[in-house]
Amino acid sequence: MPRALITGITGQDGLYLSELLLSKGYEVFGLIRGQANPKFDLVRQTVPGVTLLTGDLTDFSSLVRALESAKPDEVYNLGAISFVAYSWENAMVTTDVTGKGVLNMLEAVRLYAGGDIRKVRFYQASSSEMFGKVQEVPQRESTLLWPRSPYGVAKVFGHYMTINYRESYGMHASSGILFNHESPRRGPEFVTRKVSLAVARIAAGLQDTITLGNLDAKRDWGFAGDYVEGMWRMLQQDEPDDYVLSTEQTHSIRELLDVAFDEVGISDWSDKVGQDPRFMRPAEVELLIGDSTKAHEKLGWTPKVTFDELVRMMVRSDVEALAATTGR
Ligand code: F7E
Repeated sequence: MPRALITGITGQDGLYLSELLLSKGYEVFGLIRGQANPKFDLVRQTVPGVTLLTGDLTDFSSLVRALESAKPDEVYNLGAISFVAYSWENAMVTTDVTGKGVLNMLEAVRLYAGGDIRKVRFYQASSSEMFGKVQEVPQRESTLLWPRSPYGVAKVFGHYMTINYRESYGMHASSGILFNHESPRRGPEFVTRKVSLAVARIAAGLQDTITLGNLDAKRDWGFAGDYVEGMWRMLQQDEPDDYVLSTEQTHSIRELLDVAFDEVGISDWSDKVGQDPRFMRPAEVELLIGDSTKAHEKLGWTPKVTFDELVRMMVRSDVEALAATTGR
């Protein structure tokens, strides 16, 4: 039975990846942070088959301990401070966790593997946010990185450190450059879930409006459940490499609003959406669209859920959850 250790187990990707690996017969271990983590119960209920180990990406010895008890064949490093807007206000802790945390994990894996460096395969969750001020459209593995946020800078560090461990030590370390991926399990601070939650509440008559930031920003949004399949496929290759995972389509926040409101029968949302500079960013990534040709050709990976299906799935899920709790 193969064994996997996942950091960032409490996030949407950690949960979907756990379900995927459990369905493939893996023994799955998840690293979870801190005392009385409020997400303990969520993980236990959603993926009861996962064994939780406490540890922190900034605490090197806790990573070594986790590796020694999980004895993994595969390590998926999904843990990060992942909210881009937060990273300007908290640049140092973002750097420590999202950037230096990758080095801690790589070094812990290297020491754990000892003389047999290929004993453990490593996946690093890199991000399209690394492209930032895009130097090429669409963006692919070879596109010059130009991050526009402390989060993006930290991810670039982790990405190059992963490549460095591959090249310096021969580690089976792969980096997945994932474009935005969403689901009903997405945190409410991210724009897709913020919109799906608000639309459900507006449809139920529980609130009148939603306040957002830049409505012209564009993203290449896919479904998180499809993307974790790509992560797994990367680690099944004989040789490690870097891959872009994306839908190859981009949509604006306005289009997101069109589909989300349409799902509850509202065609004109102009009086329901406000804007506030509080939700604008000091530097914006205007046009993200990925080229996943390499992932299609080498991994046989293609995303299945379209943008329209994704947004409707998220709104429906929030409408149903609201109906279950409020009866509306
Ligand atoms: O913003 C605009 C905002 O916070 C998307 C993370 O998973 O994907 C995610 O990062 C866009 C931005 O995600 C609001 O300005 C407008 O242009 O949902 P988001 P993100 O920053 O793209 C990448 C790939 C990651 O790696 C990250 O970890 O939406 N926007 N109005 C807004 N965004 C938010 N959050 N809230 C608003 O009110």
